[in-house]
Amino acid sequence: MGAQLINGKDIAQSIRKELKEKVSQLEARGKKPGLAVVLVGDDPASAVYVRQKKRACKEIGIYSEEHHLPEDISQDELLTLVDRLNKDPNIHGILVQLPLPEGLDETEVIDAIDPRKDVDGFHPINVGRLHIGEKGFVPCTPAGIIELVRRLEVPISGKKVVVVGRSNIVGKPTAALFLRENATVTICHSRTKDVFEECRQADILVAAVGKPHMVKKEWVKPGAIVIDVGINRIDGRLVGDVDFDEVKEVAGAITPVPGGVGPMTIAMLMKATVAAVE
Ligand code: NAP
Ligand code: LUD
Repeated sequence: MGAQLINGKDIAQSIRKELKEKVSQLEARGKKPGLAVVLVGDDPASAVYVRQKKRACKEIGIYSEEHHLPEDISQDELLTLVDRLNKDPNIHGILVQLPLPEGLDETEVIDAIDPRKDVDGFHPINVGRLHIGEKGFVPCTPAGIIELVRRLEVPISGKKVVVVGRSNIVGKPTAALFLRENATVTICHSRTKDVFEECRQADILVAAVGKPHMVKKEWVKPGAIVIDVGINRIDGRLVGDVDFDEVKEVAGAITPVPGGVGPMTIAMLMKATVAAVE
């Protein structure tokens, strides 16, 4: 393999270790960070992610509580819970796991979260802050991506970044963060004329589409940094949006799936929860 393997699992582990230190210092000053995770319905992937989040809290010393609600809960009941968590002094971070079951209004629920407790960075106040360069919560997956690229110790400034995907939780905030780092950023989506041509120009290529093995070796400029956000389940196995086996031969550095961006998402959530106390 030609590319450097970017080990998100190990990096996430070392971030969690640093956070554990920080949390014990906070505790010495009588402060314990608290995270409320709201899970509605029984989506199996969401259940896995929520379990990982709770486990990370426990490891670091963050108080966590899970609110597991049935999928037929009403919008009003969900909003009432968010309101209660907004007012709870032991809770510093609130996370409503997405997607919500059909019939519930995600936008209204996100808007109801106190922006000071919005550790996901999905509230319009925090989205706005990101775009105008003010301090605020940043979505965890994009924050994890930037952290991985920063640790490669190659300057981001002036680089050509291509992000494939424009969701509010990954594509758009990832583009905004790279722009803030002075990269030149292109966002591709389902109506982009020639995604392949765009990708071939990238010094840093981020794939966040949800299409298994979409990015092939011909799409990648030799030496480029390739960040694979995709999580696709095929016959019970996890694969990314990048054809790892062939792209690793041309890329300069590449994240695996699993063990790349996923664990960083959790680590960045923990970091945001600790920051919410401070
Ligand atoms: P999403 O909301 O479904 O968005 C997918 C994006 O891909 C959309 O913007 C869509 O374009 C675009 N797209 C679809 N087909 C395309 C094509 N052929 N060419 C170019 N663009 C195309 O997904 P998401 O929430 O951003 O997640 C993307 C992937 O990342 C999923 O596999 C998800 O499971 C994974 N994920 C991983 C993590 C992690 O921590 N590792 C976190 C979040 C998500 P339009 O906007 O035009 O429809
Ligand atoms: N909703 C997220 N929905 C889905 N992978 C995650 C995720 C860990 N409100 C809200 O946590 O930030 C969120 N906030 N998301 N996601 C996806 C998205 C949300 C995805 C993957 C992982 C969180 C993860 O740890 C492991 C890996 O890639 O190595 C594999 C885990 C496995 O399935 O075995």
